[in-house]
Amino acid sequence: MASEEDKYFEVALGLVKSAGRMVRDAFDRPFSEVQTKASNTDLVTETDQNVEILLTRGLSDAFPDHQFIGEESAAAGKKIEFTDAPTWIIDPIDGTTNFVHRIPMICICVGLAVKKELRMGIVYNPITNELYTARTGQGAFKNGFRIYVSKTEELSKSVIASTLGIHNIVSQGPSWLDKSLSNARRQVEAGVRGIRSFGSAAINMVCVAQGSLDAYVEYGLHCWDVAAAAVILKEAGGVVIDPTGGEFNMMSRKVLCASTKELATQLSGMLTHANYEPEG
Ligand code: LIP
Repeated sequence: MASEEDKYFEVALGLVKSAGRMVRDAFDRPFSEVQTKASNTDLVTETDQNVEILLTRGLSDAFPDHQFIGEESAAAGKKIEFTDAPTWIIDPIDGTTNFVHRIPMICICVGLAVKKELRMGIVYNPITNELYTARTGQGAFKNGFRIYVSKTEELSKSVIASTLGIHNIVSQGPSWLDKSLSNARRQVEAGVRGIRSFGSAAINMVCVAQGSLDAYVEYGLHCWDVAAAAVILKEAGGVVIDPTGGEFNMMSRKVLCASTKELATQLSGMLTHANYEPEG
């Protein structure tokens, strides 16, 4: 017999696929108008807003007592409230800058937390048609096939995703750039195979989940960037922690993901960290 959570998953998946068609259509059209939010590097398009409306309306019609945390509703002033109620955490387009510049590394992210525990995650790139799904205790999948992290334990065998985090200059001040560059420098000096920056937190995380990347670290994120992909990564056997080495908290605005505990510990130990007020 189908459980309540089976129903949640089925409805969310159907809506994510419809949202994917919306994003794909917009991606194929000529460039349209872009607005900025908190800063010149914080972008929003009509598509981000329409996708969030589609997902939120569809889910609240099906499950009227569920709660929502969404990137664009938060940007429009809705307070982030994280309670024990089933709560959908939505990023309509993760990688909005990529979307605006027509770089095909974008995804729709939908995560669900129940009693504050993440239970399921859907990350869908409608341009490359890569659909990642996971439910707690049931494994992680890409287009229906099981995925697993790499077994890499050494930095010298790792490809790591990170970013300069240009938007952090607003919150952390101009010294952020030095911290960020020296964090990258230490990784290079440790002999990593490569550093990548894909412009979407969730794509970086699912790349660790499928074993293409070995680790990923970023500061200054939001819960909607990481919630869905965190479930996928854990279910693929990966490690998701706070960059300082503590427990992962999706509200803490930072994340470190790795294929193994050994790699996560080494990476965490070599970084200069940034602190944020937790959201929600
Ligand atoms: C973006 C991330 C990106 C990160 C930006 C931003 P958006 O999300 O996924 O990797 O560097 O800070 O949060 O705004 O495109 O949903």
